[in-house]
Amino acid sequence: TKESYRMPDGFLWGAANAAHQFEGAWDVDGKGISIADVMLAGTKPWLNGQAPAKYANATAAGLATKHRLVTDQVEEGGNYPNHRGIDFYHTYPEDFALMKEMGMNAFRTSIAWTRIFPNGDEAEPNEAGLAYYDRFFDKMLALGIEPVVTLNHFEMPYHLVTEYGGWRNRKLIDFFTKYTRVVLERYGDRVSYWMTHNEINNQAQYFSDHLMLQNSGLKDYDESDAEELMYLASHHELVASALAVKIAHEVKEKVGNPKLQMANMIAMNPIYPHTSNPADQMAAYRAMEQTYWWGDVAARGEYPKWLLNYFEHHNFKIDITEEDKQILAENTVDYVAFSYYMSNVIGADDNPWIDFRLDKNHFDNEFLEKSDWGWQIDPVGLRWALNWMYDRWDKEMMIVENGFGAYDQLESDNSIHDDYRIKYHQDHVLNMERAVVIDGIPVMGYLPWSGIDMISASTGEMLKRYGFIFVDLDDAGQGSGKRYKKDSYYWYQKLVHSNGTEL
Ligand code: P53
Repeated sequence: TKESYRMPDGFLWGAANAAHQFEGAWDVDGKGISIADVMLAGTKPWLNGQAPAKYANATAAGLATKHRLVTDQVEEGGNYPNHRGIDFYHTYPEDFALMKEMGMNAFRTSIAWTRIFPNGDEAEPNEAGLAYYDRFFDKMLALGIEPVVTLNHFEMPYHLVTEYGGWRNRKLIDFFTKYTRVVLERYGDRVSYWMTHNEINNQAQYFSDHLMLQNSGLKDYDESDAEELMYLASHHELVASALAVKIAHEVKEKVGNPKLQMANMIAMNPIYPHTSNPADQMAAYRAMEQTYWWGDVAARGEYPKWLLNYFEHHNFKIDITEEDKQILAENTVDYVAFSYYMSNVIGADDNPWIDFRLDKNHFDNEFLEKSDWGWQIDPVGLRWALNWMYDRWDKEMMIVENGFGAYDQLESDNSIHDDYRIKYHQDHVLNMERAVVIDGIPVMGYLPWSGIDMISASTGEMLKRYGFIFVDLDDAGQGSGKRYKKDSYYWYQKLVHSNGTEL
């Protein structure tokens, strides 16, 4: 008999995705251009393999980092995979039916901000976009699938980048809270589980221009300003996030939905010390704080002292007003949502202020294997992380991403034998179950990435697949677009039906 545990009644078993990665229909029904709409496919930037001269240098850099290139506008002939996604915008009724058949009782997606406010700064929302998500959520609810919704998932209006400089600008708080109020008032009677900014803490790696744009709409800055800008933008995002909590609590009363709750959302990748050397222990401890302080502010309502010292030491001007402090203190999140994919290892250097960077003090973990994209697979780290976060923030938690990006082979009989993906989820679910049953950690649900294949966020590839459902499309958008059930689909179906015991 294999070890496994039954999850509490009402546990959410679902899957997760994000609007820009699977909806496609990038210019349909009045949608505006988002930051994802100016991102090319990572390793093969243009359909003919050649970039126009003005992007030539960027191409070389992009190929080296495997990160996606960004164009100044939507360029003719560019391979912009998010323009296509998997056409979920049109196929959602059939795709949700497949997910229902898998047994899922929850599904996480984001609302594309640009469907509601195409440029971000309009006075009135786009009714066609609002009406679309009415139909979308009603379909889910009719099938008994609980919507879990991200307000801002790497897809802010591009106009807010070019016109306002992204989140470095305090005005973004008003644009975001206006959008938040509109969608909460519209859907708050039916949609209960919300979260604000996806993986707000990825920008801790501020040397990555990709992550800076993806999180904060930061583009065209001096490299020497990157770190300060990242903290400034983060502060504005955190104030906006706290105001979203406030709005959620107001709407909850107004629409009479007692279940309505707002979370923050962080990318949780534990950071381990390289050795038992105390200097490594200290470096890893602070590296965890440097990577997860966004959660401290959202869940505890104040900045940690070490970080305020750090701002002062570096002479960073972060513009934290008395009013901001009050907003943060009064509006902490209802629950914590997080993604979990991998863990990292760091060693100390001789800087007592400790500036953890994955490109500098990073080591391979000799005990772990890696995915084809170099992500270190660490199921025990999920149990470790659940314990660490609960200790620190004392909130209920929802796992809103966990998954394995891999190349899949479609066989001639349309089967896909993704035993590597089954193993990844088995090992992670077991460690989640141990955290719930043995450690007593309150976990609301498991929403893996993903129910269905989509465009990868970091590389723009279709072939870095995550779904339990296969979508027959390649990196250039070629293929039938047909859906096929992978072996993992049937595995997850059994798991859900047994509430976690048939691992
Ligand atoms: P992709 C970096 C590190 C861990 C997760 O990632 C990350 C990122 C940023 O790309 O993103 C999350 O597609 C994100 C999803 C994304 C998923 O993980 O790069 O919330 O949008 O698709 C997987 O392989």
